[in-house]
Amino acid sequence: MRRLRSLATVAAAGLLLLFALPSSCPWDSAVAYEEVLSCDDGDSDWQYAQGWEGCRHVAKYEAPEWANWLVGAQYCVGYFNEFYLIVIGPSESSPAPGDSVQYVQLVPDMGDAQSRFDWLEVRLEEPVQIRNSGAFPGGVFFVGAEWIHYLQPWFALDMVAPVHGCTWHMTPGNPWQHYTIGDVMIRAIVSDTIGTPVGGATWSAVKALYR
Ligand SMILES: [Ca+2]
Repeated sequence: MRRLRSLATVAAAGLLLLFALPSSCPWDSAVAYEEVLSCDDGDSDWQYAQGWEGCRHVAKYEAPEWANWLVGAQYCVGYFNEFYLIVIGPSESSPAPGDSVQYVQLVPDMGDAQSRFDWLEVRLEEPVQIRNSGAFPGGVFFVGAEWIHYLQPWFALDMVAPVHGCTWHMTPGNPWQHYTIGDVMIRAIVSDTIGTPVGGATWSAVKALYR
């Protein structure tokens, strides 16, 4: 009888454990859901942002609740040359980007100069945890570029209303300035987990999350 009772206890405990397990299977956790966040409408309007060594242009985004990682960025570029992909957290005292760069990655020259405004997708070598409340309070982050070369590359601007005002830029030695006449066409690829992306860009949803 005691044996039966202990068997029943084990079975009940097993049942409880079964219900306590997360609903997704462990092997599902290697599959990442991704979305592309955007503050532009997709047309470059043949306007562009340029800079010189040390200049920065970034787009401000707020991570959706489900998103934990920044895994890539998309740039609408013309007259391509190498540049630094940069990720910055918000300033403590203003809506501007903060001073310290949280992540930097060289985007190498692709060889043949790219003279048209085409989308370039860059995957981060190390995904950035945008739920890090110290670096990115409220899931707010800025992703963009720092120029290495004079006036190359160009980044397309969306100048047609609505303008979401997501863009900030700076020149070396000067404070950040809010760009209000257009949105730089730099997008953020966010993911719920780190793993093999499902669908990649085909799952992308253009969202103007930051206004
Ligand atoms: Ca627009």
